[in-house]
Amino acid sequence: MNDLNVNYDTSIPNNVGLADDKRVLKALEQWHPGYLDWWKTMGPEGFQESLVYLRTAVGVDPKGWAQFGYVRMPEYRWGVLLAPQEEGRTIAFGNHKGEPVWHDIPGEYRAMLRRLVVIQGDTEPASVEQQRHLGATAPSLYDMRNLFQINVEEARHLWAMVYLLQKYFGKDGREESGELLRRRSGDMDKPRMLGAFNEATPDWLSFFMFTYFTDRDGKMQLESLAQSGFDPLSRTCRFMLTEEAHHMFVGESGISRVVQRTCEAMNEAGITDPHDVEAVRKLGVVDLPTLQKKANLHYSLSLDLFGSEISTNAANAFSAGLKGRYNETKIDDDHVLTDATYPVLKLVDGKPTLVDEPALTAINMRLRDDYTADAAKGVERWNKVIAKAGVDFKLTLPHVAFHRAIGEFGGIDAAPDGSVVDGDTFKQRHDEWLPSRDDGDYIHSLMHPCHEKGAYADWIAAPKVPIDNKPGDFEFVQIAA
Ligand code: BYC
Ligand code: FE
Ligand code: FE
Repeated sequence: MNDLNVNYDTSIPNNVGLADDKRVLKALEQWHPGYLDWWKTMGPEGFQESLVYLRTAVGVDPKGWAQFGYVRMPEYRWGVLLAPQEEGRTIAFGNHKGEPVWHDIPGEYRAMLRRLVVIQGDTEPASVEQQRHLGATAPSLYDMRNLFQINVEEARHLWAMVYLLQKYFGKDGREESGELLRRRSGDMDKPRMLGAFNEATPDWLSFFMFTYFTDRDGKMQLESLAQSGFDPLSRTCRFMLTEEAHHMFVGESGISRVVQRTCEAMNEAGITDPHDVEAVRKLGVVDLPTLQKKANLHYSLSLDLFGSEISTNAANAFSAGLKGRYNETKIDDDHVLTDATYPVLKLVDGKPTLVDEPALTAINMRLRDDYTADAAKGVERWNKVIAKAGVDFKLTLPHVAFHRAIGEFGGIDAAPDGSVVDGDTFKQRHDEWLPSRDDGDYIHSLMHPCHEKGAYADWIAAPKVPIDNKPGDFEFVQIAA
C-alpha cells in the first residue's frame, strides 16, 4: 500500500494498513462508540447538525493532503495518519545515537514512552472540552469554521495517540485509551493531566490567545517527539505538525484582527491614549491593556507546560532517544550532552539569574527558551499593526518568572518585569497584570454571535487571508435550524 494515500474503505480512515491489521482495527472499532459519545457530550455544544466547511486529510503528502467540503461534525472522518516512513532513519541523539530507529517498542523504555504518549493524548480532548461553549458566540461564520476545524483536528490528535496505545501497549494501552475519554477538563475528581488544560476558555479572546500560546507549546512538544527514535511516534507527530500550523495561524491572525479593529476605532473616535480604557470601551472594542493582560495569562500558563527547568524526566527521555530537542538534527553539538552545559534561569538571592547547569537536565529549559523566541515573533507582528495605525502602545511578553505554578518560579510572586514581589503586592496589583473580573465582564459583554454571511462582530476586523480561496462572505457554516 502506498502510505502517502489514505484508505477510506475501512471504518477508520488510515494510511497504516489497518485493513490488514485486524487486531488493532478491532480494538479501535471497540473504542470508537465511546469516542463518539464523548464527542457528542463534550465536543462543541450545538451545531452538531450544521454543515461545516471543513478540510479532511486525504493523503499525507504535504503538497496536497487536504480536501474541503461541507461536513456534519459527528460524521467527520477521524483517521490514523502517519507521515511516510523515511528509509534508513537513525536515532539522532542520546545513548542510542546512530542506531536504526525502532519500529516497535523498546521494552526497557515502555513505561517512559507510555507516559509521554498518554500526556500528549490527554491534552487533545482537553482543548476540545475547554472550547466547547464558543460556537454560540462566534464573531463570524468564518471564525466558527476555524474553531470547529481546530476541534475536529485536536480530536484527531487524540486518535493519533490512541492508535499508538492500542497498537503498541497491549492491555495497558486499552486501559489508557479508555481513561483518555473519562478525564474531563476542569473536573475536581478526574481532571486533565496538565495545568493549562484545566483552565477555562471563557471567550474568543482567550480562544485566540490559547491557540497562539498553548497550541504553540503543542508545536514545540510535537517537534521534540517528532525526533523520537520510536519511529511510529515520530511519524505521527510529523503529520500532526502539519495540522498545528493552522491552529497557531488562527490565534495569531485572530489577535491581529482584534488589534486592528481596536486601533481603527480609536483613530476614528480621535482617542490617542490607549490607556484610557473607559473611552476605548465606549467604542465597543477591546482596549489594548486588557489584551496585554490576556497575553500575560495565557503565556504564563503555557510556560508551565514545559515542566521544571531542571528535570531528570526530560534527561532520561533524551538519553533514551525518545524525546529530542527542537530542531535536534540542526543543532551543532554531539547530541549526547555528557559534558555540555546550558544556562538556566534560577532564583539566586531573590533575583532571576542565569546559571550554567548540565545541558542534559536542562532540556525543558532549552525547549522553553526556543518557545519564547518563537512566541515573540507574532507579538512583534501585532506591534507592527499597532504602529502602522499610529497608536502609541506595545504588547510584550511578560518575564518567565511572572505568574508561574511550575518549576523554579512556581513558589514565588513576580511582577511582569520579573522582579520578585511579596504576596500582598501581587494581590494588590493582580488586576493590573492579569484579567480582572471587570475585564472578564466587559469582554463577555462583547461576545454576541454574528452569524450572517460575510459579517463580523464589531470588535474584530475581517480576515485578510481566506480559507481555501473562498471569499469572506462565503457561508462557512450552514447553521441547522
Ligand atoms: N501541570 O520533570 P518535570 C498540545 C508534572 S500541548 C501539571 O518537571 P517533565 C496541545 C510532571 O508530569 C503539548 N503537572 O517535567 C496544545 C511530573 O509529574 P510526575 C502536550 C505538571 O516530565 C493545545 C512532575 O510535574 N504534550 O499538544 O520533564 C491544544 C515533574 O515534572 C506540569 C506534552 O506535554 C504541568 N504544567 O516535563 C491541544 C508532551 N508540568 O510524572 C493540544 C509530553 C510538569 O512526576 N509530555 N508536571 O507525577 C512531556 O514531555 C512532559 O511530561 C512535560 C513535563 C513536558 C509535560
Ligand atoms: Fe493537537
Ligand atoms: Fe493544536
